Amino acid sequence: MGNINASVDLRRDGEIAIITADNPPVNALKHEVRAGLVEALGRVRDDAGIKAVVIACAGRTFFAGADITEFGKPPQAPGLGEVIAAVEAMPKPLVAALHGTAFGGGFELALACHFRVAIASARVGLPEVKLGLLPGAGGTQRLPRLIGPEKALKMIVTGDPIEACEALADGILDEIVEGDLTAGVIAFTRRVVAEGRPLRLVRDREEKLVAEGFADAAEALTRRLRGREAPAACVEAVRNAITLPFEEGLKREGELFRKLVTGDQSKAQRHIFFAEREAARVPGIPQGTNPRPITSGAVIGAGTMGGGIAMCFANAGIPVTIVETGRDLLQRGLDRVAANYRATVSRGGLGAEEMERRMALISGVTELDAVGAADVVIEAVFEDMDLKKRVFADLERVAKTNAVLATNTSTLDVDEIARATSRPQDVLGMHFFSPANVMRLLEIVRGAATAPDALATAVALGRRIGKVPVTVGVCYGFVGNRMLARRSVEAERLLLEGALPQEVDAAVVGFGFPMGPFAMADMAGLDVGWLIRKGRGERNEIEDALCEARHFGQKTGKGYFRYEPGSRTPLPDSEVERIIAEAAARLNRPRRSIAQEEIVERMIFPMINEGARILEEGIAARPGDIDVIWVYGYGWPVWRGGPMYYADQLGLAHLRDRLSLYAEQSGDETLRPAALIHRLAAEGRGFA
Ligand code: T1G
Ligand code: NAD
Repeated sequence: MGNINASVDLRRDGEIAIITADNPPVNALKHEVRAGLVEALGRVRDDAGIKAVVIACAGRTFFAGADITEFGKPPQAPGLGEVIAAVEAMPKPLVAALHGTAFGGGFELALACHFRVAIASARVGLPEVKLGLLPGAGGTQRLPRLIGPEKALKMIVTGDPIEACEALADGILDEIVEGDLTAGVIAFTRRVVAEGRPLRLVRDREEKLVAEGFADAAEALTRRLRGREAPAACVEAVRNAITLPFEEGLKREGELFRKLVTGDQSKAQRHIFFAEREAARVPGIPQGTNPRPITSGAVIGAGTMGGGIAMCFANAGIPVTIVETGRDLLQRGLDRVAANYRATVSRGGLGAEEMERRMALISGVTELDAVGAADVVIEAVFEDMDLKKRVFADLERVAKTNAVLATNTSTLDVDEIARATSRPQDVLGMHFFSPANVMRLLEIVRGAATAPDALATAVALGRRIGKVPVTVGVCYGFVGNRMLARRSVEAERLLLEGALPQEVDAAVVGFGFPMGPFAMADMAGLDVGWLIRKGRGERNEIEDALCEARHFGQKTGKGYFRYEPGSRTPLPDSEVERIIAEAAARLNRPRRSIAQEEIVERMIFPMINEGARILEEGIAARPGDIDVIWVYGYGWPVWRGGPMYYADQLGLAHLRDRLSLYAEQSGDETLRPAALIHRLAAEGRGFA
């Protein structure tokens, strides 16, 4: 008994052997862990004194899956398949003890055991599809045998975990133990031995393998996953569980896995997995900087954004006060929050009791003084600099010392807002995306005077409320909106040169975005930008002409597209085509038909070019940060890894040449390749 190797320990508790893995932080099933498990299983199998075996993990979680950092490297034996074969070959009861997040290969290993016991807070799941993969260690064959193909398919195609109580109800778990897991699982295992319970492997269970409802479930689950390879492979593998013998299905699962793991989509999605975690490490925050404690929050303004932001706090169990200028506006904001929660409850996404609990955490006031106890205050009032400066000057007076003061501005200068106070070290931007309770991206804007611990506090809070925080510098539009502005300029240029809104949107959707630029503009409302341009004396030839013809978008049933009453489906509109042609004639622009490839290039490349400038200026610390911003905030298809990753796949020399061509053709100097692109292309390197 004792240490098998640095990651696996074997000890006895009477006739029970306990194999414990310890590979912080998440017990990924790296090579050494696998080798240790096979060795330990061999030893206990042959030890007559051992009547049963428990597999458990030290630290914060049971195995959270295969070691993703090993993918793409030469495989090292034993593989996970061999570990699982050793598990299934165990002639004595083998019990998995689950806590934390038993995910991927870890859950698959547990499914190969005779019994599974967990603590109530444990979660089980097969999230491989989120890495562009499918479960590759038998999960697509064993899980359907345990819970039926339809439920298994949902877990595998969504990649979403389930709680222990649901897993128990589904028959995945045999028991949930109170208190100490190890003591509970040993007691359970002793009962199994004492009662001489039959050892039935999941692989031998066929009774739940019914095809009924499978095809409809598959269609419903994959309908919105256009362009992705992994979901289709998941469906094929689970269908095989119904139609093929176990070993055949397993073999086919392995073939599908090997194809995906070497494919471009999974590489891109793995890039985003690590880039997301890297983004939380903010350069310039000294090691050991502790975030300030956050026990309560406040939000100024209960409009579109304020309400959603308050919900983020309540969803994370943090009490929040929302401030409005008057009772009516406050009540309107609170009613919108309540309606939002009720909609989620009616979709089955939240229990009514849980809704009440969250609503109870949100209190509304009309006096700013009420935010005096808040550890963080987020301002979300109108996008007006003078108003925001007044609010921050007032906040300075009422907010407690050490409170973090954040603005949700989408474009304004955070440093100028900070200078409206005498505590700029506490001021930063927390730029949420609409709807704030849904969109996962959070751009954290570091001001010139922002203190490292204030920044660390915002990043930690961002993760706590379920967001993906990315820290950026101060500039107009920060990272996302600044790059998006480049696309908008080129989109209008394409229309003037002969493309139609439906052609541009089809090209962008074909690339993988959920929506094209013109349908997006119609959803946001064309009049918002029109009023801002008029205020600045600026003109957008086509969009202003549309607004002058009351084409404000969905809100008026016509924008770049027309909408049937009650429908959000964008339909081509000949009147728009006439307005565009007239605008082109006014600007003396010759028109031509434009190929889809060119449209895609002109929608994407100028944004990447702006991304390069953002890196040059240090507004973003890493190209991966830009990728994470676009995937989580702007609908960039995750299986293309983000704009900067995509550029590296294309090759920067190609990008440079195409941008130079478009700069020549349009005379637009901003399309000239950024210096960084020139340098990296010349050196044959990429952004990464
Ligand atoms: N492999 C390698 N490193 C991993 C890892 C993994 N599976 N999971 C996490 N890490 C690293 C992560 O990069 C970070 O590192 C640190 O651990 C903490 O993670 C055959 C093939 C478990 C819910 O997809 O979802 O099994 O940044 O910050 O918020 O079918 O990590 O500190 O250097 O995310 O508490 C399937 C992926 C693999 C689970 C914990 N498993 N991980 O979240 O911590 S494929 C997954 C997660 C597979 C089989 C297939 C989360 C978590 P660093 P963290 P967290
Ligand atoms: P909104 O007009 O829907 O809401 C603003 C609210 O602030 C209104 O209800 C108003 O009554 C309230 N308000 C104004 N002055 C106030 C004061 N002194 N004290 C308390 N409340 C006050 O606007 P919105 O869309 O929620 O935008 C708010 C901020 O968030 C803006 O800075 C905007 O740029 C930014 N933002 C908006 C979006 C978006 O998609 N709407 C996305 C990201 C960021």
